Amino acid sequence: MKITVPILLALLLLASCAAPLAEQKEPVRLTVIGVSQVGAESDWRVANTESMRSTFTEEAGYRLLFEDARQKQDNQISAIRRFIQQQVDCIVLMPLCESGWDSVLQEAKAAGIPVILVDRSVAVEDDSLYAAHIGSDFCWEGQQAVAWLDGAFQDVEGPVNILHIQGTPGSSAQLGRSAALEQAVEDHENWTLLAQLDGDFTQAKTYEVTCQWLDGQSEKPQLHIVYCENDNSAFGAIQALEERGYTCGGEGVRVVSFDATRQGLTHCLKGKISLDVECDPLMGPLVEEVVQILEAGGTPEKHYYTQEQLFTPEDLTWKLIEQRIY
Ligand code: GZL
Ligand code: ZN
Repeated sequence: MKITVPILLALLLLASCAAPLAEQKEPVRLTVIGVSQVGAESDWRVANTESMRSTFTEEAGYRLLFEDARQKQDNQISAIRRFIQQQVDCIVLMPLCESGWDSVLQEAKAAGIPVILVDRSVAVEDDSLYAAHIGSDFCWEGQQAVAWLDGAFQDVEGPVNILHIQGTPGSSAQLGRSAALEQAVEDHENWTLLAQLDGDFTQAKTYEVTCQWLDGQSEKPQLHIVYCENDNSAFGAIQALEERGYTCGGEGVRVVSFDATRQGLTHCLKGKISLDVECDPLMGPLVEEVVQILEAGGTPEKHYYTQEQLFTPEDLTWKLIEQRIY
């Protein structure tokens, strides 16, 4: 029989299909993770999302269902309900605020789907409604900031006037960071909270409310401290202050901030932010560890806290900032 090209191709094709059964791989079952993220309100949040996306990849054996709630709790609750309908293996929730989660977490529990809380936490009666919480200790962060301020103003007898830019109302980060400052104001008779404004952790909102407040004062307020509950708020406050002739940093207004993003640390190196308290967003790998414990039928710890540090201009170099991941 004359072997022509078509016959040769047909023989090759046949041979490849007849590969031994062992070589024909079973399709790998991916672990389905439903993630409900707060939004994209800050540099910190963008880094947090990137950490999740780069951890839960198909190559690593996951199918990631990612939903951005655009800063609305209702959107998070409907996303969780969709994940339950889709019978995901695990739900990861970055809760916008602490209250209002009992019923939807009860639904996830009834469906036998574990919920891992990431970043902020929830205030629920029954902590069996979530398998684990991975995040920062926001009270600790606030206490570090006010301890630094205590040292910076310990020799000041006269008034210490403070403008407080708060984060998203009712979020763990806002509650913890605000509580520390409010306690410190109570402990220092010469410290005065001139105003507490809701900057919602965004640069735009903070710029808007700071301009409004400054322009609404009968005379230019004397400011010693502007306490901003994240870097993006600090950027907005600094812009509003400098436009009105304030000097931020050095012997001028002490701006305190949280997150220690690359841009925040750049402002700090330049002296505009006097203290930046780190808040680590890169929690993807830790979340994966908890997912793997759950997948193996184990019981994870209830709380995992990230380790964080403080930065002042003296601690920083361009090299250090360039080496940071977010
Ligand atoms: C803190 C996180 C806060 C960040 C903000 O862990 O919840 O939300 O400090 C972010 O940048 O918007
Ligand atoms: Zn003191």
